[in-house]
Amino acid sequence: MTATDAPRIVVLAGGVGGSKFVVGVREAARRQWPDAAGGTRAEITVIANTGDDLWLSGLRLQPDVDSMIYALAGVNDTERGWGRTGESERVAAELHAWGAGWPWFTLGDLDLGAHIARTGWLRDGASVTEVVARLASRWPLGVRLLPMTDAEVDTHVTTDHGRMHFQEWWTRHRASLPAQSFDWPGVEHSAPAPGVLEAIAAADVILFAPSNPVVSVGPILTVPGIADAVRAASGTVVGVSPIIAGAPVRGMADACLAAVGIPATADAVGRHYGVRAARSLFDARGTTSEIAADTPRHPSSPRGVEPDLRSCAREGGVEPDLRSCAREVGAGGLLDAWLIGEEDAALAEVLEGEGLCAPVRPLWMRDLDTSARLAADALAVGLSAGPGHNDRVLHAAPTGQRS
Ligand code: FO1
Repeated sequence: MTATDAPRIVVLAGGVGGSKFVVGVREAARRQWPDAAGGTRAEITVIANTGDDLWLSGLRLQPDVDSMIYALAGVNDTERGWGRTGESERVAAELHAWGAGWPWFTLGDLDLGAHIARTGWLRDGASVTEVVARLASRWPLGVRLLPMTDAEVDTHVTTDHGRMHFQEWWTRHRASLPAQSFDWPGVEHSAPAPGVLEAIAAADVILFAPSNPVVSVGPILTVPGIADAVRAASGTVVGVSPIIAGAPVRGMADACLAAVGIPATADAVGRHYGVRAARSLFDARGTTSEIAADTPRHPSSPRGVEPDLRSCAREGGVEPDLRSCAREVGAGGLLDAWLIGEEDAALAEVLEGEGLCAPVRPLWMRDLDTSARLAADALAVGLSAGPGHNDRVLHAAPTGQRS
């Protein structure tokens, strides 16, 4: 917890679903841990996917970073799902007339301002982290936004029709060409951006946004060191399913999941992330100790001692007690809890039988309020578990305030 007794929150996110969720997290934090200036005392760090990035017409584009900034600034086009509101396309028409760029990929005039600024700063020698910070400083976003890495690791897709940049597959072909695999050239030589590992290590709760698990959260976890940092984190890791009743909340995640052999179901995606089998806890002396999965734990254990994780109790509408969730399978996994939709309630028992605590919650993010409630639910689950969380936080969860 921070000095102001509000949590440190890390969100791994990408895409439109990710940006909606991050706006919800900020709102939930404002409601639960308000500061005097209308913001929050909670520290929110967003680690954004940069796998969607691309070079086009000499410009560096970062679609997920920009979606995040625009959504948090309230200047995003909510109808279209990407780009700026009030956008015009005069430059795009000129590029089209010149035969430059991709005719199926529109660069709006306002959006181009960000791409030109970014490219100029990169050309001047700034790192991606510095560029993202400069772009994010235009508006008071209320979160710290970090790219997953400073390296260029753009997502590529291999299909029956050849290998192409993710944006060509996604935007031109609407993910209709069956994908065989995804890859991130050079990712094995990349490193987490400055601040990423530190934020994960210091977090009280780490949230996986309901983003595409393959091409949004997937690339973040592919950067060497990030998945290991999540596995070793002392904070609780809570994922939110991007799949409700066998269909993606939005986007074409099912096409991506099919390519990597994962069914488009909430339980399959939960299994894909897997259960954290062991966890490093910072004990009272600040040292790190690795706790074996089968170490008995008790809810009243002091900081540094694992609580009992053997059964995941759910009592009609009552917050499941993560401190009593089983974690018996899934060695090497990442999650302590996996929020699934009410439509998938039948899957909870199956997942819990496999050791993954699966609280059932309303997952639809229809507006700010529903996004904030989903985020509050994820935070409440995360903060109800794990060491070092005091009673004030445990009992201040805003869940149950449903309309
Ligand atoms: N998505 C589209 O469907 N059509 C476009 O022409 C398009 C242009 C575009 C330009 C800049 C940008 O940052 C994003 C843009 N997107 C467009 C969205 C983007 O392709 C994807 O939806 C995301 O990368 C997936 O999260």
